[in-house]
Amino acid sequence: MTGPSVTGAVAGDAQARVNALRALLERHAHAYYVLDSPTIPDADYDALFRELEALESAHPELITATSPTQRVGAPPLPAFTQVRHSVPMLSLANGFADEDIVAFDRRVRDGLSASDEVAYATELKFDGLAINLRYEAGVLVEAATRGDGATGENVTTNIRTIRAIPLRLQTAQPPAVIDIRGEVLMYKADFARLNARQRAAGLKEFANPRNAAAGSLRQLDSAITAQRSLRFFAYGVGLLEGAAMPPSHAALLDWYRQLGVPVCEHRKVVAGASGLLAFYREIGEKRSALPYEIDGVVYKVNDATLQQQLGFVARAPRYALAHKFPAEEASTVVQGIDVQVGRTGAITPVARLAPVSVGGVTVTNATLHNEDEVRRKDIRIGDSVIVRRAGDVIPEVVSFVPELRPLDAREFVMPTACPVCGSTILRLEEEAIARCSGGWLKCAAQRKGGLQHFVSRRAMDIEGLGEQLIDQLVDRKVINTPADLYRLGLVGLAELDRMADRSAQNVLAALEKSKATTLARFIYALGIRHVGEATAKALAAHFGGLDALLAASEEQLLEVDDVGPVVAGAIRTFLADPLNVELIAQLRAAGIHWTETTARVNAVLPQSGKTFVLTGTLPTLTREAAAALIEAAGGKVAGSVSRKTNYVVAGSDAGSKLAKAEELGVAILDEAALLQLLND
Ligand code: D41
Repeated sequence: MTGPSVTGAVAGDAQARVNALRALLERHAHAYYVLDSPTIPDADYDALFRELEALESAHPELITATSPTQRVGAPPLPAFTQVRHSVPMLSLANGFADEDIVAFDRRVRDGLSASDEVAYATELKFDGLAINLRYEAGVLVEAATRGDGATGENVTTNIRTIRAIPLRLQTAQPPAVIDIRGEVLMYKADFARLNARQRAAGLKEFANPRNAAAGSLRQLDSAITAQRSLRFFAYGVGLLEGAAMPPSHAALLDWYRQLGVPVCEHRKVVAGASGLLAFYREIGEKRSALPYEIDGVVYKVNDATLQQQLGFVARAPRYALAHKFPAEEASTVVQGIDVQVGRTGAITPVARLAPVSVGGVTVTNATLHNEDEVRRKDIRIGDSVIVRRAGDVIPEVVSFVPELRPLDAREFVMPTACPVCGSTILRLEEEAIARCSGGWLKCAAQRKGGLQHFVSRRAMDIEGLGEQLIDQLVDRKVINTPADLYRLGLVGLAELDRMADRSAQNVLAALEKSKATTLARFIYALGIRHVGEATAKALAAHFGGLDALLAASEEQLLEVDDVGPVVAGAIRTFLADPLNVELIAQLRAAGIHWTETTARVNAVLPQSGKTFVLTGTLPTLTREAAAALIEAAGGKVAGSVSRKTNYVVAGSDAGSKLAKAEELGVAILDEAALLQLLND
């Protein structure tokens, strides 16, 4: 046997590294998309990916269709071709009320002549697009939309760009042919990012993640689809050759997961109608916290043999039912657009709507956020609109229906005077928000808003002082400021409408109790602009006591974690107003107290106040080690480069952060220079 030639050895090394990189990239993608537990930072993934790309471009003969680099790059299509599904993609029957579910379970038991409770596999009903993935010998060969169930469109090149979908099944013994069916969708966060990008580019925004997913999949140029972060979850099977059909739905999904295909994590096998309804309620509570949108849950008889026995009605299997949640969107008519005045004087346009039920609640008002939003969405009085109410979020107007715009639809005009106090409404040039210039002295709406904030649960937590009570107290001029609350007596309170003696006593007790608080709550309760709960906590921890905060200069405020010029400026503006200083004095005099701590004296370390950004791979230090050294010297490590960055520490393969640093003229260090700086 002759030894390998020199070039053969090099190619062999490249082949080994290419194999290793592909295996690594597939493993990390699997951990991310299937197991939902990322194993490495995105930047590290990208570095491995680039290494593979470089090797493949040096050795084009090593490129294979299933390499992770080969997801994008197919030339744009002239049009989608039709695909006939080998096994039709059926539809799902729907149920809404509990009775529909009880009736479904009864039909199933009658159909099976079952006297015992039936075992059902339950899962989420993803709000995306149904897709069929054809794998032959474990390799993805074709992907098609559901279409009418019999024929769909060939979207293979687009589907190949979706990293959640494996190009190869993870098994040494793949079935000869398998049709994996599931839903392509877009996560809510990716949808928000996409719309932000569309807006910045002056392009049309998508109404919801489902439309965004559909629009992304319908691109003839797959390079666009590749930028859209689509996801996939499998829930069904079509043709299967060369492997046994799993005995149950739960077993099918377990098998998919083993093959590296993402499946729904919220699934369980339950017994009978009561088990189905319990699952529905459980998911209903989790719904708004899920990273993607669902429009219900799906129930399937778990046992595959029983599924077969039940058969079909009108293209829908009798063994399955979608239990829909009340829609989060509904259409109605804008009868008017008013403005609301918030506690900081912010003027919010609010659409007055013909009452409509959204997600089970009657909605008559929906926010339009601000003037620019009204113009951008082009919402006019008289328009038919889509209203959305997701979870506990305030209902909002999503879009208008152009076909239904009446000829006399009127545009919104921002008033020039505050509807509550008549003061001028001002809109600063660089701000999106128009504000009432009255302040809380003149504007009752701002007084009410400020008081509501002051008593709220996360601020002073004064129970029993609801919105209506505060409205009455302000309208009758019983109180003006938060300090007045602590001067309230039983007589004054009991005179109010719908206020029994007993409730008045409860309010007084709650006021008394609220006097023992924390500095962070007190700072937050003051309602200083841009000072939310987290900032209030940071301020309290940093200064330890109120007097130190009151005396702090803008520079000293800037030393607090996460306090930038805007926040520091807002605090100084607030404290420069003698009325606010007086309010604080009165509140303390009323007996509000907290335990002060000693200020966190930042021993001045050599790099205190300096911000570092790490990018690329350093020759000897890991990222964590470099960060630890910087922090030990008092420095901070940030994720992105801005004008505030003092140093960018760049290693090999540094990308956009290095470019940004060069653009902004930020000092750039290599590892040696960093160590030198930290040692000085
Ligand atoms: O999450 C879904 N949207 C979903 C859709 C699901 N979890 N299961 C489904 N199961 C089926 C059967 C029972 C027919 C295999 C479905 C769909 N069908 C479906 N999606 C669109 C049409 C039908």
